[in-house]
Amino acid sequence: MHSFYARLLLVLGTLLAVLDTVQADNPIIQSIYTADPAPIVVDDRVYLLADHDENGSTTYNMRDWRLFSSADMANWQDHGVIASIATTFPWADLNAWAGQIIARNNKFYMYLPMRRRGGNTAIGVAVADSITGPWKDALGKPLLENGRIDPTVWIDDNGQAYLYFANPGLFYVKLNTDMISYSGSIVEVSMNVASFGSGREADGTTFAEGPWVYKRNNLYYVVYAANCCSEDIRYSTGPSIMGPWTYRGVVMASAGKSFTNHPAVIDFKGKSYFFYHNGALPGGSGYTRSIAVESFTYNADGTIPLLTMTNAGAPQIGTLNPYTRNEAETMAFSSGVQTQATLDGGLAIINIEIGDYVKVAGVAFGNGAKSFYARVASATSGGKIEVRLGGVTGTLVGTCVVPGTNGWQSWQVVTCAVSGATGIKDLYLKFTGGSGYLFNVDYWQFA
Ligand code: FUB
Repeated sequence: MHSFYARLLLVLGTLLAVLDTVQADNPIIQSIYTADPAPIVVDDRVYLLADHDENGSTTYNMRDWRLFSSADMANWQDHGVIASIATTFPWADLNAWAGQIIARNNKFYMYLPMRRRGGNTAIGVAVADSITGPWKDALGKPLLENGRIDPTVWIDDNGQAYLYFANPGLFYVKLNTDMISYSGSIVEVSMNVASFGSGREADGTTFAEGPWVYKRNNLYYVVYAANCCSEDIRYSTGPSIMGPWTYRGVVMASAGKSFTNHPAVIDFKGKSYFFYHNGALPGGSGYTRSIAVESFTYNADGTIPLLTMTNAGAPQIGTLNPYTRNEAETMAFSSGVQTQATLDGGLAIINIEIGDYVKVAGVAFGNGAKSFYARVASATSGGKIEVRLGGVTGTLVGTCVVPGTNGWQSWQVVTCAVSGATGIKDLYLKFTGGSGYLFNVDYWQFA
């Protein structure tokens, strides 16, 4: 009997460990508030453009755009600020809102709405050779200025690029192949119930804002925030990028402490993903939002199933290799830490206090790690990194002492022995010891 219960506990424990290993965590960014997801797949990674609600905002207070990336949909690497109103678009003064990045001509183009100084809401375009930047304002002035927001971009099979934008209404314009100019007139999409459903918007439809246009299996989609407010997410499909659109219904009901929502849909490594935002982080609201993701399967006829917001998020694809350098700002979940650029051009996690932690999901230790090292800096007297598996209070497999290094940018590598880190486990780096801000961490690696 005894051994039956012992075995049952072992099985349940293993099951929980496996479930913990394969589940990602929503919202996917915890170090700052993020909104208006715009993912793009580049070289086996998903890059996620996000805009950024400043802490404690009670109205839109948005000044910069951030980039994150993931190879497995669970661990997200922070790439920091890639563009801001102050430094990238001096002609603008407010409202760093929802944009999108697209690749063409061996370059990346990013379409972003913001308010022109003393003027109207406008859409600017930035260009970069690499998705992580540096990004430059391509024109030094708006690409379009007509009081609309939420640009979304698609290159059709014949090479013609279309820039859609919205609120109020829905419009598109044909971009030239240089992607920084357009030809022809701006087309206003006819808003009618057959195309966008019957709803509470001023035009009698459900369409509010945040369009995301794309094509999949010969069907064109526009997914959008609907029925303000609180918004839900709906979609329409059509036989061409220019429509005509047929209303298809709700993708995600209104929920989650934010009066806006904003959709994005991609396929990545054979699976489909739906990105959105809500107010799920502590302190979350319509002005302090967070991006989340769900995986889903299209119905056989191409329709999108009804999706719900979850805490678990999308399952991890594959595992993370601990035996290469991993940036400390690669996280499945974190508590208490922020990120900041280092003086030598990278990014580090900062503002670490006692009890803060970083979770890295699905780490493939194989037969066993023997040591852990991390690049750290501390202007105080440092602290400790507890290396734990399976949970923030999970098995302690090593403890690294971090000394004071005489500065937040005075980097030093610390190392400690590790024992019992085998198989595939969620790794928790738990920060203890010391007082106040303990230390910064640039990267870590097992050996
Ligand atoms: O984040 C600012 C605005 O709120 C976006 O541009 C809209 O889509 C809505 O999410």
